[in-house]
Amino acid sequence: MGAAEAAALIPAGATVGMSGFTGSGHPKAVPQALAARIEAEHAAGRPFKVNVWTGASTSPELDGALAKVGGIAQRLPFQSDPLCRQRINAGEIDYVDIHLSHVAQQAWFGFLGPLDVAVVEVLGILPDGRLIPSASVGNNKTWLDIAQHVILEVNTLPPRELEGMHDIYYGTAIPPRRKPIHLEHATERIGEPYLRVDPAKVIAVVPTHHADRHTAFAKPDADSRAIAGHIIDFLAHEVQKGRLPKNMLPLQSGVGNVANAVLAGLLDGPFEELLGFSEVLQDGMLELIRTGKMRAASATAISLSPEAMREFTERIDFYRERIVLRSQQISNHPELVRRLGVIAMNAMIEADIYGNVNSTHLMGSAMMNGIGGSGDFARNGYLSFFVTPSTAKGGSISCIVPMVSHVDHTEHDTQIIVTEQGLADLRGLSPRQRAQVVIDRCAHPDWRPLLQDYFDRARRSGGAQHTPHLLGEALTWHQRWLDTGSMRP
Ligand code: 0RQ
Repeated sequence: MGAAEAAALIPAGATVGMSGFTGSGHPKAVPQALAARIEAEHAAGRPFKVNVWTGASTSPELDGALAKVGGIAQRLPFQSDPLCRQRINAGEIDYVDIHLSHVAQQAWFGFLGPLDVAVVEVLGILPDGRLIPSASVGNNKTWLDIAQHVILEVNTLPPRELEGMHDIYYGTAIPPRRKPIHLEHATERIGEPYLRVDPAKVIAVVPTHHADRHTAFAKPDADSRAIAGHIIDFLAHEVQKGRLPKNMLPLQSGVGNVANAVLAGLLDGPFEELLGFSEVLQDGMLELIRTGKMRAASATAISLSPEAMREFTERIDFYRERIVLRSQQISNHPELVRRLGVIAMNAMIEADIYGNVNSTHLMGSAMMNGIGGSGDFARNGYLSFFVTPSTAKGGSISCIVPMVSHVDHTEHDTQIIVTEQGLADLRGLSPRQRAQVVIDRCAHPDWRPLLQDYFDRARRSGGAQHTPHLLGEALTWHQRWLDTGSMRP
């Protein structure tokens, strides 16, 4: 049926589980038709909102369209749409920011309430009813399992040869019946290539022919290249010390330009036969596979620039042998991240001198995107890097601060902080030792004396000396930026 007819089957107040992960594999037609319907209902004076659950971020056709008409009551998990962000920060959307590996199980345990409708993009439906997944898997398995009704969008635009690239694991159960997940190698297959759905639940099948988001990346700038250089030197040092094998351990890389630049840096690095165990496969990882630097990679979504998408499509048979797409509760699973010894590299907004990291909030209160999978990988990885340029907004903000304005990753979860200035290896250090290393290695020279002054005075303050702080002053940097446009006194 058409998208409008299908959208008419979604009632006001429904909780809708949509496919989609970092701009790929989301439904494109039904959310827009639903937004048009919501707009018409609002114009007629009738309230109409839905709760929207996804895999991760989607696109203007989904988050953007629904946020624009004020149609979202609750949203979870990771999002990055500007209109959606605006509504969240205006207090109009209840945004629930959950670790990506936790979403499926929390829904499954019943912690989030019932799921009324799943709207899932697929590439095709087999005669026996199994579904060919599209460019992302995300939470689709779970949405199809637990939703009362299912709407399928069958997209004929993405390369049909994606068929066979997926590995959908049906072996999980609810505690106390859970079993170990027998995945011992990053790109091992433990499931099946298709999604299952009970045909009795399918209330609509909507044909579409639409491309994914395909955002282009900025060319790595000097800061990103410097950050990548510090990480590669450090990894080489770890190999030399015998703490990492020569071809390293599986790599996870977060979203964004800096993360992409780090992977670009590995192209010229000394490492061969790399493996990826990540959630998103971006341009940087595709390039590593293309050049043979990376043997194979596991992810839950492929999110490429238009140019990289062309390369991927042209040589899809080559890539299908080297890429496995899994459900996000598997791609990000703590058990697997820890067993495989993943090297986690994620971008952040700010870190404090003690190594607490903020990945999500601007000045304590405004949501940027969400925690995504950064916590899944950071807490459980073999090594965990957090990276950022040392300053933001033209130098008016130091990304190294006395105390972070929001904590996503505590000092207990973070190991290595990197800025273009240098790398702070915090493993095995006490808070006081950490602070000095972070100030010396990561802070921008313009801000270093102020941080040193704060730390020195906290040490002399007569207060407790495990994590020396001046509580009355710790967040004044942020307040000053809000008041004056600069953190500088
Ligand atoms: O704002 O766009 O208005 O200029 O924050 O900063 O430098 O463009 O950073 O694109 O690499 O994203 C952490 C947000 C970094 C991302 C974050 C301002 C800065 C700019 C963005 P403008 P950049 P990136 C796996 C891993 C969480 C999820 C995650 C993210 C904007 O990486 O969402 O890790 N991570 N997932 O000006 C105030 C500061 C600031 C600041 C930067 N200290 N204070 N504003 N900005 N530093 C993937 C998934 O989970 C799907």
